[in-house]
Amino acid sequence: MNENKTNINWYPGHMAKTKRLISENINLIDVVYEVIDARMPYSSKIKDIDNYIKNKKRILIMTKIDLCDMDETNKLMEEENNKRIDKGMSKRKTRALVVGIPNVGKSTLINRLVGKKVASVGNKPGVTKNLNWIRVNNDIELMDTPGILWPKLDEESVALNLASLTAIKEEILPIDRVVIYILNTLDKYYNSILKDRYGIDKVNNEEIEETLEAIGRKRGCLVRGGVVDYDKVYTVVINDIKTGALKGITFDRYNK
Ligand SMILES: Nc1nc2c(ncn2[C@@H]2O[C@H](COP(=O)(O)OP(=O)(O)OP(=O)(O)O)[C@@H](O)[C@H]2O)c(=O)[nH]1
Ligand SMILES: [Mg+2]
Repeated sequence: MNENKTNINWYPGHMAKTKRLISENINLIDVVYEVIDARMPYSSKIKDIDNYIKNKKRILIMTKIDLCDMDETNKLMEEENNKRIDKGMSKRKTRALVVGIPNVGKSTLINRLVGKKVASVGNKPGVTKNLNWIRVNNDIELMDTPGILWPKLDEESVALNLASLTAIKEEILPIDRVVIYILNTLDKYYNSILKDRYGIDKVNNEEIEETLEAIGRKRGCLVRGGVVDYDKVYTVVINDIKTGALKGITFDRYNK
């Protein structure tokens, strides 16, 4: 595997099925809400979406703004604003399709729009399993969908961002690799988080054990005899992201 390419061929059957069902239903749809994660606006954008939503009107919605680095988002907004499509409500009921990668917050958005819990939500990828129509009011109906990805996660940084920010299942990439990537990203852009949360000044990639040991001691990831348990260190870092304890972070850069 070279530096920037991966060969992760992760494409469960239900994603292919979701795409097929979306394609079959697309003629019913007036507008598509495409949901992306503000911490990875590039990585979380479905790469092959044009293939199955065709030329439908699209509204791009960013979730997890509360967890992202607003300085980075502001750099993006100017460009995205220009691309944004006005909704142009028609007289008859508008049917909107809500699409996005797993765990980006599609169902949460729908619950917010409806004003009560009508769709299941959970902090792991793959919570919504079927396509569901949901009535918001007399003017609008939404279709919630299971998260989808594109067949080949061939950009390494995209795959690692998706794994780091809970959009693909933990077991897809080796957890040690994901955690070391998270630590290096924090080192690069959010060094103060490394210090505050993990008690280290920098990541030592030559001797990564030294870094993991330091984090383990700081965060109490010890087994008998005061030995640091690396698996516990990995879980601690992953959970810090999952629970939102690590916030103010954006992993995609504006000028990639
Ligand atoms: N902090 C924060 N959390 C959010 C936001 N939107 C959604 N979440 C959380 O993200 C997790 C996933 O939300 P869901 O709405 O289930 O995501 P989904 O896109 O429907 O996921 P799948 O159905 O698995 O594809 C939940 O824990 C939500 O509470 C947001 O704007 N900020
Ligand atoms: Mg859902």
